[in-house]
Amino acid sequence: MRMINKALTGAAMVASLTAGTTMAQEFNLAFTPPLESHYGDGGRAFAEAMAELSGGTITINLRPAGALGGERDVIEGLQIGTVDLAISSTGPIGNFVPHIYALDFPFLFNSYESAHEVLDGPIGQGLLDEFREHDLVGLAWGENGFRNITNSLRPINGPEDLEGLKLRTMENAVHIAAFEAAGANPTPMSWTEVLTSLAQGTIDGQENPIPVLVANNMWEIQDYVTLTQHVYSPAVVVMSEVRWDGLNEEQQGWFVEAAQAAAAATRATVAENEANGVALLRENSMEVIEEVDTAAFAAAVQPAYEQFAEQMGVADLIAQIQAAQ
Ligand code: EAX
Repeated sequence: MRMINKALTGAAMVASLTAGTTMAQEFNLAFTPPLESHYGDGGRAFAEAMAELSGGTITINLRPAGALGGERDVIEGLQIGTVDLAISSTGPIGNFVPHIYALDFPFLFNSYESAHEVLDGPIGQGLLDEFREHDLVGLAWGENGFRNITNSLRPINGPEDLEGLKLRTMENAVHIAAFEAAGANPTPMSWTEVLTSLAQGTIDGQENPIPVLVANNMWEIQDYVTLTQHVYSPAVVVMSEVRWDGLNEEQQGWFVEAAQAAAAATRATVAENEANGVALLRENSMEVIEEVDTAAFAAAVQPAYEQFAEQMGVADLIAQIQAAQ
């Protein structure tokens, strides 16, 4: 009898200690750029907002620079619950949430402003909602930026200069097809392998927004950049549905609010990098080709539209995005 009393007393003690208080919880937040980057600023904003909103009961641990793997690995980790949160480009996400492929079509978005208008409106919210069908929770639209081509073989002045270039792309079928159509030799690869592959010369070039070039001191391993701005690359703030389902409604609201703070912080840093980044690339001896025949590049990659818009079921969505700008 004494044993039962002891056990009940212990249980009563634990109950009284935790009643009315929320147990402290920790969540990891993964991204591939370094901590000092647009995604790192987003991660810090998320962590600071959450500390405030949760009264310090929820801690966000940042995992920068591919610490939890490349973006594709991280999305898989979110689906099984080994990764809790991520800030990720949409590049590989079409493999998991098919309609997201629409966002990475070349020359689809006209400007940062019109991209924000689309993503912050019904089209963007509808796409975030679709993550739930794939064990993911799309919390907010942050930003990676408009992508540009770097390489160390030759200045890329027109699409004809892409001929035979071994160009790393994200693991995105549309990007692979687009650069194949333009005459390059695309190699899909996780970001975590890119810097080493460039340094070793197994690839000639890659394509990424100015913020990624600046955050990775790209001038140390690439000689030329051409400001093609060929794809607008969103960065989604995304959560594991496994972890989301363990939260109460109030806590879920905190995660949405913190994600919106993160998204705004990525956009602010992208705007700053876009304003100052080109000068920085030049100061570090990169040759910057700014005069770009956008129409020629758009024509060169157009076959990817014909090949994939219908096949991926995103032709209507692309038309909606074009009409909304
Ligand atoms: O999300 O893989 C890429 O090129 C991405 O732009 C990068 O990881 C940032």
